[in-house]
Amino acid sequence: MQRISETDLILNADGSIYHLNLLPEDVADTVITVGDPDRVGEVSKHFDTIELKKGKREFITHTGSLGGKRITVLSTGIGTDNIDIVFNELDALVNIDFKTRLVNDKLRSLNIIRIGTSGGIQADIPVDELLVSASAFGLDALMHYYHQELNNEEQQLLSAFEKALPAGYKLNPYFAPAGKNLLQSLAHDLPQGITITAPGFYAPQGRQVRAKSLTPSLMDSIQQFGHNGQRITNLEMETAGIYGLANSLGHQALSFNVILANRANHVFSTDPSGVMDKFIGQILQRIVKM
Ligand code: R1P
Repeated sequence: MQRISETDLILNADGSIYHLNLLPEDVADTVITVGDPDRVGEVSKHFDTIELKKGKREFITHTGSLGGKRITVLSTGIGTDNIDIVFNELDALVNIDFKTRLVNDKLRSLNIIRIGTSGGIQADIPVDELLVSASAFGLDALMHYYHQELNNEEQQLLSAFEKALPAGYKLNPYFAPAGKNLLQSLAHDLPQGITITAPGFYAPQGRQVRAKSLTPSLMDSIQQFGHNGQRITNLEMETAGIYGLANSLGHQALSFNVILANRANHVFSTDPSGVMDKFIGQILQRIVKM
């Protein structure tokens, strides 16, 4: 087995991993990821006990327990470039021996649950509701760097989406499904759809402010896409990368989207933090009962 070098896997002087600043024992089998570092405390305030609080840059971590279940909540910041760091480091923390720098014989599979905000793109998706990503198309580049197995049906869905993008659009999408076990055990009764993970917030999500967009018809293409009864429901900036890397590394991942905007009707939530707080409580109850 190949020893992983000091520059491929960087450790800090105290033995913690480079960006997350965590030790292997700091990570629970159930990990909640949030984009906003301030949301970490909004999740952990529901815990019965908090055993550790650590952080570095935008990566804030609290580990504690709720209803007898040990849970780690960790902020990723915005975007799939951060997901690359968080997922590789989380996996290293649980599956690599930091002393020998060898991959452990017995691999640990984490349950990783995103609680994030998102914009709905279909007129019938209300704001202030919860939507689960059954799968995601990435318009970012992350999964063009990693191997991920897709079955025939998934390949066909991806090909259909490639054909639906506007003529001259320069980015190749990728596809990644949710962790099937987590989807079944945590969210089978909730509204589901295909999520688009965008590499930006404004023109990459079809917004027009002052900078002139090169892809003004992107939103129309996304809204109108349909394949075998499946449609695209919402836009955000992490889910496809989360699903792709979780699948590559053998972890289960599921993304919960708190819908704050309806892009078709131009409506934005009047109480984003109240709505997020309500759904954090509900999702935690589902996790405890899982
Ligand atoms: C953009 O405002 C951010 O909000 C959404 C997007 O994915 C992006 O990270 O998620 P979070 O609220 O979890 O950060």
